[in-house]
Amino acid sequence: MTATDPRPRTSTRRFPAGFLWGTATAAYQIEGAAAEDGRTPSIWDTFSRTPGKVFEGHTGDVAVDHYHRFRDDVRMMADLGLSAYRFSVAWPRVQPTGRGPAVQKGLDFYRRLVDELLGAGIEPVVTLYHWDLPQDLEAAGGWPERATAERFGAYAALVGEALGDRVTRWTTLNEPWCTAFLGYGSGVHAPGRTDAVAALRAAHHLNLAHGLAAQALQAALLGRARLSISLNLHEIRPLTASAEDREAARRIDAVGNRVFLGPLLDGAYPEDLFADTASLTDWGFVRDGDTATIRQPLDSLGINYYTPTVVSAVTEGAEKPQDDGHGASDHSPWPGGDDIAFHRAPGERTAMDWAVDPSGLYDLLTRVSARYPDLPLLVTENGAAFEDEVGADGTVHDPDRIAYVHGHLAAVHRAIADGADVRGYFLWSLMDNFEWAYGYAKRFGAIHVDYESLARTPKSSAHWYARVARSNELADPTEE
Ligand code: IFM
Repeated sequence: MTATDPRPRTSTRRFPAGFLWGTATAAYQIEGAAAEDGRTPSIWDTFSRTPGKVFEGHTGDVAVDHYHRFRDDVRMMADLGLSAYRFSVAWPRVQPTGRGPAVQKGLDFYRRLVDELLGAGIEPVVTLYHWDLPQDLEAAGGWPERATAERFGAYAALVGEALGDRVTRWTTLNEPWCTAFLGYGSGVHAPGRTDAVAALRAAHHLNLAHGLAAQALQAALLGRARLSISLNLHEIRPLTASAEDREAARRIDAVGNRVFLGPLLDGAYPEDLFADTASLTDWGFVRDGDTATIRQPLDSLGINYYTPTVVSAVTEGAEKPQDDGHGASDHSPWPGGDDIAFHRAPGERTAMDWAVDPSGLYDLLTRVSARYPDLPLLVTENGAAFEDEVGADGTVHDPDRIAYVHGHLAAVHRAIADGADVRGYFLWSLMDNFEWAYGYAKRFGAIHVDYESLARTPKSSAHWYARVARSNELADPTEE
């Protein structure tokens, strides 16, 4: 057994008492009702209508109609025996222009959803921002502008005041790396800008937004908020042990991970990140006091993991592979990283063409835990897209997804056995949904959605995951 072997060492496959078992979704990916009850366009409404940006012009206009079917969706979660549900609030639904008072109808939707969850014994975990910036705020400059962070603090206060009597677990931002670097760097996500400096500015203002929102939530909840942020930390592996490849890995770690971990948890940006990006910016947009605002006490850190990232230095004459797993673009999402190559990680692949490698999750959890030993961790996203098909008998049999989740849960179990303080796991995703630039072409759900009828059918992975959640034990992947 190697140091990174994800197999649990002990014969028991039990998880710690109180371990949270949940699924996760995001507003734009599931809600639909894009123009109802006062909601105005977000950057994803605009982007999905821009020709060529999203697979076959798919949009979130209807999505899986969760806005109207949330009661049934909560009932399905309850039937699966899940103890938690992570969802996001659509900013343009509760504060359409990103300014001013809240729209009560928008807040009421989330009040009803939370009531339904609590009534079913499911703990709500609310994410304030999962990528749907009000279009008006993008028109005013978007995340590269400081004002957007300040607006986010005010929005957090509105949502905190509305739901704070019912919700204690809060996640400020989901995957700010994607917002900053895919949204403003490579442009494969909304708003589709391709400007490396704007991406770095966005990263800082997202960090600041987190800090301001954390303060606003604690004020609204009188200090009772259990705060978190979900980062898609990259498990970065150098292609070879050469000094050049290890240096490439260090640089991607700086702009992929430590750009957030540094200010959030250490109270400072890493000096090597400043040096790596010095030809682009002097980081003058970071003002005195910002890093103190960003470093707010956290109840847990959310980690989203799907696949490792393999990098090397580009040696002269070598072809530079572009496959970093985030979508093709002529513009890099890695500011200052133009001379770094990305490689296909070994192993079986999902429908996203992402390599299946649970050891990456083990390594990530144990490393972050060793670096920040007092900070509990939650796996706030993990899962896989496969080409699921409905069988003649109406069932959806998805053994590949079960194998994927089983392997990753074994990695979590082993990380816990080796000392990582992991408190929960949220499967991405509850049901098939709008997979951003891939539209509805990629299915991540434990529950199948027929996009014509919008009928929901739990896949065999949902039944398998339900057994894990109910027993608090890792079930055999061959027993559906
Ligand atoms: O669907 C996304 C989610 O919105 C954010 N994390 C990754 C998932 C799969 O790509």
